[in-house]
Amino acid sequence: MKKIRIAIVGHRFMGRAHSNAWNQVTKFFEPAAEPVLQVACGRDGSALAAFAERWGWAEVATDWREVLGRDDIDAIDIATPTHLHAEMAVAAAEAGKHIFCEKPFANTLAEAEAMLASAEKAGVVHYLNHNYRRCPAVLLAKKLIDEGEIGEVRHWRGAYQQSWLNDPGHPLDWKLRKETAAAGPLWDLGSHAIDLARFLVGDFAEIECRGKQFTCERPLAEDPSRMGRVEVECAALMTGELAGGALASIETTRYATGRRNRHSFEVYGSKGALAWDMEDMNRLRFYSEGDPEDRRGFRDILVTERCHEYVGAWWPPGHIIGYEHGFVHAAADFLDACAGGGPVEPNFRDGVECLRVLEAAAASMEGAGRVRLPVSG
Ligand code: SOE
Repeated sequence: MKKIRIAIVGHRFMGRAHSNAWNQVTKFFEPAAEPVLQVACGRDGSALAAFAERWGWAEVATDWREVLGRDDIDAIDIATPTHLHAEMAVAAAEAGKHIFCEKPFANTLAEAEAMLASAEKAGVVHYLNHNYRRCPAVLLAKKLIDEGEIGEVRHWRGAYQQSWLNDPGHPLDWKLRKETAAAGPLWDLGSHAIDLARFLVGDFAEIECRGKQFTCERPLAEDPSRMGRVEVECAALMTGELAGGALASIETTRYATGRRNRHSFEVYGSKGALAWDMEDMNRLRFYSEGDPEDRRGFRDILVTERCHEYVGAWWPPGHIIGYEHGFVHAAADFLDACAGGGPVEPNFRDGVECLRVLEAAAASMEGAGRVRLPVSG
């Protein structure tokens, strides 16, 4: 069995979610290559050592650049804050390493294009972890849309609602600074919502976006006795038109009281409609005009049958899966790609298209009004 020796950079939330996926993937799937958890890279020595011990990383290192120079490393797993992605991905590509990169892809379109160019020039596998594409219910929605079951798409309504900033005491951390996060929920959550819209109903042709700040100052992470200015929006509302002509809206917020991690969409077509909600992620709601009139209504499909993508690798029908399973699905597909199975999606090309929309939305938030987008070929 081919082995892919991985170095991960980042050991917090995404470091844990990715490590779980690398540990689980060969227990439930038969990827064409086996992951080797070789090196965990980071700055915080004791926390890093504990992370490596818990998740089974063979070594720790504080210099990811040095690790990229090693011949016994085949891939890098970038699980760091966004502002570090470009430097790491470009260096990894130049070192000939495959790349598994967390979202948001980058903080600027220029960074995104450099990352894509370097990965394509190096001929390495590049994957961008918009994990929600690998939720079985989302994949069923894509199947139904692609098969024409809802007809011509007229409306896309996307939302990614969280509420963790309702706490005024939450410190001014990296997600609230432009330099490290580029923007607020528009980037962090909107990158997911834009990717899902692109995956299911295509590119954006024109967008307009407004942002709102509810809390302008927060305690400094490094010194809670002092306050600092919040540099990014607390919530954003993006509207626009898809290349196919549908009207679209995407709402992102960290102040949707009671919504803890609610990524959702509704899509309405000439023959039917679909709705999905991460808070009930195994279910897909489907309405078909083709149903007999006396029983027409939104069906509530529990997407846990063996015929549904990825589900057969887990449990019998009805035994639902969770947030972490999409990461395992991505790990399996990434390993197959690294073993020569061809490109894996979404990849850095999708990342560039997502950044194109994000930068247009940021410009609109700052006064550019409606922004037209080039539709990718
Ligand atoms: C934001 O809080 C966040 O961690 C996102 O960054 C992740 O991508 C999402 O899956 C969960 O919420």
